[in-house]
Amino acid sequence: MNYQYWDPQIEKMPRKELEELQLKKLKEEIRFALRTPFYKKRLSGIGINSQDDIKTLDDLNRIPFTTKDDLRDGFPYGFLSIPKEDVVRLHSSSGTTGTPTVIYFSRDDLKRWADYMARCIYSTGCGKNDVFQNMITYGLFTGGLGFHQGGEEVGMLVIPAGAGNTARQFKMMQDYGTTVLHATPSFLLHLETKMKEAGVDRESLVIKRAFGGAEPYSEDTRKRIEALLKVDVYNSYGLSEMNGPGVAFECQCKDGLHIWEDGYIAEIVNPDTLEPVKNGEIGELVLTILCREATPILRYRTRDLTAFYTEQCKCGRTHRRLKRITGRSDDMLIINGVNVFPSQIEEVIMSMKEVGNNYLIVVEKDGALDRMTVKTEVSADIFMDDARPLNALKEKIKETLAASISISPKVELHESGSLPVSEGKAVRVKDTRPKDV
Ligand code: DLL
Repeated sequence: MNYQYWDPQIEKMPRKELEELQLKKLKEEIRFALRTPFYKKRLSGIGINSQDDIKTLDDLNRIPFTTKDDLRDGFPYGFLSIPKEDVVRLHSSSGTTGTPTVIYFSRDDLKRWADYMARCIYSTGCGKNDVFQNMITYGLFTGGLGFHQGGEEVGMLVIPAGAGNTARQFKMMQDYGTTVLHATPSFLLHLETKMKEAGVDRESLVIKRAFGGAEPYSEDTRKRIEALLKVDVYNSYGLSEMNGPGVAFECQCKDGLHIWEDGYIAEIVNPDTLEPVKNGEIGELVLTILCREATPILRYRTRDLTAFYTEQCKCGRTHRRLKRITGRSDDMLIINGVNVFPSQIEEVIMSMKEVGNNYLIVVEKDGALDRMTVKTEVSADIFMDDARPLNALKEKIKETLAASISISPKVELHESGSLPVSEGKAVRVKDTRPKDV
């Protein structure tokens, strides 16, 4: 195969040189970190007061892990390392409940992010002649703008289509001759059903490739999308704390996701002991960003479970590959690409006095998409045989949840004391989606 490299010198760099480059960039990142209130305190506490206190990559192990809670505690500016006037953009987690996590970018940070994204996109065989329909949410979520800039960097014609509205999506694919799609895998699967419903003939489309990410999916799901849509599907991994998409991506071999090690230091640890796992074993991915000056983040616990491949990829890239993410070491749910913590739901429903003491969140598959149902008991003084106040309560819960977690679940009300109570730890989530990763 004729492999494409966006930056062959970096992508095929011998490991030793790559590690030297990592050390150089790590020192630079430490310099920025020491300018943030959070890390200044944390690093000086362990005797790191200057970038020169980092001599080898192993010195990273002295630094404690950073967690989502740390980022929340540092809200809004505890992790900012450059003057505010040099910041040109922010992205943040979408939920309106709880404290958001926010990431700031300088102009150079955005350029670097676009370059990593271009590297990802180009490594799948795309180029200037492609028409790229970016069917994912724009806004605070990083998927839209991240891919948008990367697509432009490659020189593709980028259509900022955004998510949803399948009828309009098909029309654009036909009108502009779209060759590449980007969406969550669940939306890609859903597209085929919609295509049939809308009577759109696959022959009228010229799509060749699709990028799918932002949520877990299995190899079988990839194959299914490929067969139904007749496209090549590439897995794309990232998280907002590490810029967003562009952290790891599949190349033309479609066998694991190359993590760009000149931009990120990746470790995999046992989530219980926090000790490194043996090479090739599954554990939690921990990332240190090396390509952002405005918001340095060191040893971030992603909570994503994965493993390194132990051999080098056939494409010749020296950057290691990650296995598909197989799950998380916390309770975060991903519903059609949107991240939701059960605690956010609890916060909303338990703030309503009409709601009783027990609730259950059920997540299941409805065709290709995920469906969430929030079952809650009503308080004991509400009559279950008067439909009007019950319907009003249902609507209120639904609307408040939609405003808070950005998805609109189905709501079911149950009589007080009727939902199952477990003897041990309360079971708040029943996720029946197939775990076939
Ligand atoms: O989902 C960034 C992104 C956008 C990645 C578009 C790929 C494409 P967050 O909203 O912060 O950022 O969610 C990050 O989503 O920690 C994983 O748990 C999950 N995730 C992202 N990509 C994948 C993937 C974006 N390919 C969280 N496979 C991460 C499995 C994924 N899980």
